[in-house]
Amino acid sequence: MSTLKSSQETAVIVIPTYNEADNIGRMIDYLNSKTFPSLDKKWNMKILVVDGNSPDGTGKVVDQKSKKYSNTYLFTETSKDGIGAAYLKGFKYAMEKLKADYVFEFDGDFQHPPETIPLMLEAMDQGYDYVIGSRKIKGGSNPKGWGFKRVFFSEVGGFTARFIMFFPFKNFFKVTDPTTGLKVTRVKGFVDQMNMDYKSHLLTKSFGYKLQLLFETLKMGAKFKEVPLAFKVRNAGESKIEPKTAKDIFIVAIKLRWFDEFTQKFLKFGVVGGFGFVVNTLGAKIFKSLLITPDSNLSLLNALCNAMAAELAIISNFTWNNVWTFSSEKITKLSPLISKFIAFNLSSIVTGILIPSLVIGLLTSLFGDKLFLYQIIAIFGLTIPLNWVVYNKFIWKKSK
Ligand SMILES: Nc1nc2c(ncn2[C@@H]2O[C@H](COP(=O)(O)OP(=O)(O)O)[C@@H](O)[C@H]2O)c(=O)[nH]1
Ligand SMILES: [Mg+2]
Repeated sequence: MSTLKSSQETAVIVIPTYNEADNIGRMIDYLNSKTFPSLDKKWNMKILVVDGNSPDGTGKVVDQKSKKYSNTYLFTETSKDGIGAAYLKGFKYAMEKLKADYVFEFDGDFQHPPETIPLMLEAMDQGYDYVIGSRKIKGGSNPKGWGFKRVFFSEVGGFTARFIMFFPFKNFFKVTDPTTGLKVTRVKGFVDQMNMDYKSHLLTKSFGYKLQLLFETLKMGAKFKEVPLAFKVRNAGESKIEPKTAKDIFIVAIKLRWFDEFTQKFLKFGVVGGFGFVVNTLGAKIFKSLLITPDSNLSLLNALCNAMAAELAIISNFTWNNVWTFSSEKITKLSPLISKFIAFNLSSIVTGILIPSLVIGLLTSLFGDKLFLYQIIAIFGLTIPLNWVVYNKFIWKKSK
């Protein structure tokens, strides 16, 4: 971003391990002897291994390496708590003890080529906040040794997660590899804003943490980029992926989307709108049954009943949206309540009557008389999205 940075910046490569004794020593040597020396001197590189108290002696290997390399640290968990927990413990340690400006998520089994690290740092230097390795973009790939089944699950699973979490918004198109495990995140403004209490915060103990950290970091507005990741086969040892992982990731994706503030608001907005529709139709019937006399002018009566019921629906929509859908932006003072209610009425006329009626007229002249179809198109294609935008951007605009 700027070329004026004089001081060094610290990047910590966080590597969770469970029974990686055959890999981790070589990985630490490789990073320290090949990867780090190739980097610009401005980067202060550190390695933090978070070991789940592996029975195979992984901790001992790292402990010895940490005596050889002063930038290499071991954090031993009291127990194997899952990879997501290991990362959050590692991030906390990296921020508090190692003064990290950037934290990497990195595997210790040589599946993530260390050669990708310099590319990722370069992107961070250009001002990105969050850079992830993608197997799905040009230059990225799955391991040569993967069979059809593994590739199929990776492709379909990744696309499904993408769809569930982000469709139809921009991150659906931008995030090509949501289940990747290779990432770097800026600490200031992002990792330091994350909830590190893994016990209460993480939706799963296993690999679904990837989706959760991705979702939350993007939600914070991180400037995001993918770099190609040529994912390799494991060097030694065994994968800790369990058969239930795919299902677990699927459930995490659904939970992230469902409990997201935006989704919750949109669902409530939909319920309130549906209720408004009921108030409008039922209300008109009730008014009519109350007002009708043997010598009523029926056309006048119908028009009047519909107008009264429509206003009742508008009042209902405004009230429920105010106290429920947009409860965190609730309008309580009298004078804004009045002005916003007037604005709400006007916008309801524009988005619910004027614009749809014009478009329905236009569609009829272009494609012939299909009123019901055009009404459906107008409600779902115009009134609902327009109302959503007006409510969010104007009536219940988030303060700050
Ligand atoms: N500390 C810790 N590390 C773990 C745990 N589960 C997996 N890991 C490590 O996380 C990294 C990625 O896991 P891996 O089994 O290679 O997953 P795969 O690459 O998707 O097959 C490896 O370095 C594992 O040793 C865990 O529960 N605790
Ligand atoms: Mg691996």
